[in-house]
Amino acid sequence: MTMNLAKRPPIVKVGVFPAPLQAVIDEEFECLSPDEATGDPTVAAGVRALITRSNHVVPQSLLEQLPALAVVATSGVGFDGIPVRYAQQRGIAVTNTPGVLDAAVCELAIGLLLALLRQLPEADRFVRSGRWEQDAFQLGTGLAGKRVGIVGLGRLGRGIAARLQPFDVDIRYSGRAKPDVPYRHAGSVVQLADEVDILIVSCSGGPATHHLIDAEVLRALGPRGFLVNVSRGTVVDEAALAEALAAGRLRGAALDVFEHEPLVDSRLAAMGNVLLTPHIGSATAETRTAMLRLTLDNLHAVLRGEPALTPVPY
Ligand code: 8YV
Repeated sequence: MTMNLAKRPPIVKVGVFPAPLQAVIDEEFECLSPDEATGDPTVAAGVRALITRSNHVVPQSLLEQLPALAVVATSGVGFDGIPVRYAQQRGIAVTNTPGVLDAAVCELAIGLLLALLRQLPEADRFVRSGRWEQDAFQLGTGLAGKRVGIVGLGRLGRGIAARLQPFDVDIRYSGRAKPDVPYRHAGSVVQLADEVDILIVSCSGGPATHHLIDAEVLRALGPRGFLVNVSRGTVVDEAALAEALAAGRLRGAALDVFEHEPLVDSRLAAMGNVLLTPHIGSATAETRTAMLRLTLDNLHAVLRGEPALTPVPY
């Protein structure tokens, strides 16, 4: 889409997009920083839209300085960094990008799990270091026959479960959503952790799930257990996780998200049975392109006075 640069609507941009994606935004909108948008009341009065990414926080104080704001659109499925309640009170539409990133995030969850069980990063380092010339690599463990618990069977949880089925595993889950699925529902996360060998966290972030995976859940998962987190770092008590791993009360963990990104508990970074990736769940070129397209289409729709395409579920 090529638009007349003079007619590009001004929008506030919170967060940084990779250059190729920023170029797409710049074709259609004039991006302002929060300071540029709020420094001059005349400019602020003309800003009706805000764009961000789901791993950024949009402060309510910024929205309060934008009296004409009509829409906040995030590139990502999570909206835990957006003051949605306040936006709703103001009549500001909030949109996210569900669906277009499901395959990428679910594929990463499966990849992290297999890499964790078979210790692939350690195996790679073992060969590169030349240690194979003197020694044999340690045994991992398989996925077939394992009991896998999914915390939160929303879109992502269901997508992960569907991709796990061919691996001959016993799938169970916990969470408020109880869709019509062929998996057993556990009454609580602790009960689920107690029943399974592997716990995969795919629930939404936010106050309702803060530290949902705590020391009690990790104790229930036990010393032969594995944890995979592709949801939000805030869902896991990272200090309790590091302590459980250091004490041998958990066998291993694969984490794509962290409580204080981009900072990571140094104890986790030092452990060989921990796999760490930098929040890359949706980080494929095709997925991020599709996410941004949907984000921009949401902005255009609301600015045209039409309903948002994918409003967040208040
Ligand atoms: C990234 C995510 O934050 O969609 C989400 O909620 O956490 C990830 O997809 C997002 O892709 C950042 O643009």
